[in-house]
Amino acid sequence: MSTAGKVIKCKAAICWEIKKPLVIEQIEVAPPKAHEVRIKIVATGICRSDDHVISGAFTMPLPMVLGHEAAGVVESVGEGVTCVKPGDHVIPLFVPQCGNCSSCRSTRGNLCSQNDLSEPRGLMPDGTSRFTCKGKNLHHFISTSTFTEYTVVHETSVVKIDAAAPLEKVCLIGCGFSTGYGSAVQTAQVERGSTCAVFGLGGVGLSAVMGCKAAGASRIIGVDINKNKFAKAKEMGATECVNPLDYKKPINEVLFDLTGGEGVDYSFEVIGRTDTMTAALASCHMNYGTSVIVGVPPSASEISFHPMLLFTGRTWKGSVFGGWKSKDAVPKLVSDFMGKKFVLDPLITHTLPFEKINEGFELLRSGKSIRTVLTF
Ligand code: PAD
Ligand code: ZN
Ligand code: ZN
Repeated sequence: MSTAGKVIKCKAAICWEIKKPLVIEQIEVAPPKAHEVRIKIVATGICRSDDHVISGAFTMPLPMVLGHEAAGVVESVGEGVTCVKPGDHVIPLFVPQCGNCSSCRSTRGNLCSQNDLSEPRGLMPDGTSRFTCKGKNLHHFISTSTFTEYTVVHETSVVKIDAAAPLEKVCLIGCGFSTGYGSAVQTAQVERGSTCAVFGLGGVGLSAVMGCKAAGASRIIGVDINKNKFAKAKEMGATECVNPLDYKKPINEVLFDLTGGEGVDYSFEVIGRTDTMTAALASCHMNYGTSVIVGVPPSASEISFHPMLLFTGRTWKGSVFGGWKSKDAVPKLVSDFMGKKFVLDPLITHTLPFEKINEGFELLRSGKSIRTVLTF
C-alpha cells in the first residue's frame, strides 16, 4: 500500500539533550510539501560533526534528528518536484545547491545561501518541521537528518545517483569522503610534486590524504595523536606520519624541521580544534603556503594569532563539503567511485544495525573506528 501523502510512523534516533546517548523512538514523518522529497534511508555513516552536536561543541536547537552522511530511495515527492521521482536512489545534500544565490552562481563558490550550517535554524526552508515525537516537533539537522528510517528534505538538498551504486558505501560521498578529498583537489587545488600535511586522520582526514595523493603530492605527512591511525593513513597515501605527543617542540616546528626549514606547501586541519587550526597555518610555507580549515570549529570559540603569519603571504581558507557544488558533484563522484577512480572500503571499519547507533558513536570517540555505517 502506498504511503504517499500519509504520515509515516518509523524509528529515529533523537538527540534530546547534549552529552546524553541518542534515544531510539517512534516518530511521525509528515508527507513532503511542495518542492520537498521524502526519502527512505538505507545507510548512514556516523561523522564527527554529528558527535560535535552531542558533545555540545556545535550548538544546535534540540531535540533534533542528527545524521547527514547517507544514501536512500525516494519514497514520495511533493508538488512541483521534477529532479527526482519515487524509487530513485539518492544522496541527501547537507550543503544544498539552489542554483540561484550568489555562491551557486559564482564559479568559485559552493556554500549555497540556503544552507542551514552557518546560522542553523534546524527547520525546513519554510520554517517548519516534518518530524514529531510524543507531540513535540523535532528539529532537522543541516538540511538532511538521516538517523531515521524516513526523512524529508528540500529538493535543493537531494540528488539522484546511479541506481547500481552500493548505498552502504556511497553514503560516504554524502559527507566524509567528498569533504576530505575535495578539500585537497578542489579547495586547495594541491599541485603535483607538492608537500602536504594532514592534521587528523579520521574518515575526513584520510579522504584528504587520498585527495593529496590523487593530485600528485610527492610528500604527504599525516599528523595525529593516535598512532593507531598511522597504518591506514600510509595505506591511503601518507608518506610519513608524526605524533605531536612524541615531541617537546610545537608540531609546526617539527614540520618545519621535517621539510628542511621550508614548511609544507599545503596543510589541512581535519580535527576541529582552534589550537591545531593555528598550528596548521604556522606549518605551511611562510610565503606561498596554503592552510585549509576542514574541521568544524567549536561554536563558542575564537582564534588569536600573530598577523605576521598571514602578512608574509600565507593563505588561510575554509572548506565546507570539500568546496564541491553538491548537486553537480555528487553524482559524478558516485560515477568515479563506480569507475574505481577511488576506494571507500578502507574508510568503512564497522557496519552496524541502526539500533546500535550509540555503540557506533562510542567506537568513534574511543578512536577505534574510522567510519561506522548504520544500516536499516
Ligand atoms: P574523527 O574524529 O574521525 O577524526 C579526527 C582525528 O583527529 C582523530 O583521528 C583524532 O585522533 C585526531 N586528533 C584529535 N585531537 C588531535 C590533536 N590535538 N592533534 C592531532 N590529531 C588529533 O573525525 P572526522 O574525520 O569524522 O571529522 C574531522 C573533522 O572534520 C571534525 O571536526 C568534523 O566535524 C569535520 C567535518 N567537516 C566537514 C566540512 O564540511 N568542513 C564535513 C565533515 C566533517
Ligand atoms: Zn559529516
Ligand atoms: Zn544557492
